[in-house]
Amino acid sequence: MASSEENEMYSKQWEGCMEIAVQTARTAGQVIREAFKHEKEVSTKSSPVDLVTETDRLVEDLIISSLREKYPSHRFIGEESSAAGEKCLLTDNPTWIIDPIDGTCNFIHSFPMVAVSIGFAVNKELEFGVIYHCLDENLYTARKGHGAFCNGIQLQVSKETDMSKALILTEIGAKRDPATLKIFSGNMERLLKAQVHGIRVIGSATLALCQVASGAADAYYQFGLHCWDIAAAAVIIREAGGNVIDTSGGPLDLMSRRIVAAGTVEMAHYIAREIQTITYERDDHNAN
Ligand code: LIP
Repeated sequence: MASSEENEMYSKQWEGCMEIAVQTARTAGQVIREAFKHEKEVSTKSSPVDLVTETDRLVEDLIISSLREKYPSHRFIGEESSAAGEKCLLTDNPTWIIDPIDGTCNFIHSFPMVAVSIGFAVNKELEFGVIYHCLDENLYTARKGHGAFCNGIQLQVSKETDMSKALILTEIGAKRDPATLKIFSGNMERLLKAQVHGIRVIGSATLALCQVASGAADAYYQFGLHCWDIAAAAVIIREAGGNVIDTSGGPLDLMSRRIVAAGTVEMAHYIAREIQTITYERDDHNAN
């Protein structure tokens, strides 16, 4: 078993990578802020509500090309490269997991919940995460074993275990067929019947997960998000003292397209027991 010194030595080598991720996220955020004010060219991907703009593609190219220049041997998983057919494969190699614009629908409508998300994994283990809220210029960061921060202020999740005092976030996802909407509204109804204080849908999985990390919300659950929505946020929530699990109650599976995150393990497992599953094809379904 590696000693804490060896662990520190091991994770320290990624410190430089995280600093580069922060600079890259800030640069990408500037491009997004500029484009935010202008007309957007919109097209659709897997469904009429799965939207993309030229800025999503431009920002992803900017992020990956600048990181690849510095780390040519590393691997990259990006939302738009995957949509363009690149395999979504997580190996033991150092891998950057990138969402250039999380909250694309918000971006299109100039609704200010828009973020850049950069996660980093080695040996399939998440090592650090950077999420940059482009409009508020809030920078969320965390490195495994070193705590989570927003603009340098340490984050702490809520300690709430009582559902009747909870504020919950969720997202609808891209599937809108009647059976899916029935399950989605049934899940909300069961939590509302538990007298939660409220349920919020803000249109950005990464910024919703950052609300859990900061303790502003007690929990988040979703079916249909992607590994690039989860990677950075999962490290930030864990380092803020929180829990990220699979909707079955088991360990988080980055490629499964589903998550429950909460300040307390009690609340995470309560929600996992209450919600009915909406099935989505895994992100790595075409990896082999
Ligand atoms: C979005 C997520 C949201 C999910 C959407 C989409 P995007 O990410 O933030 O939680 O419901 O389907 O995945 O496409 O804006 O990067």
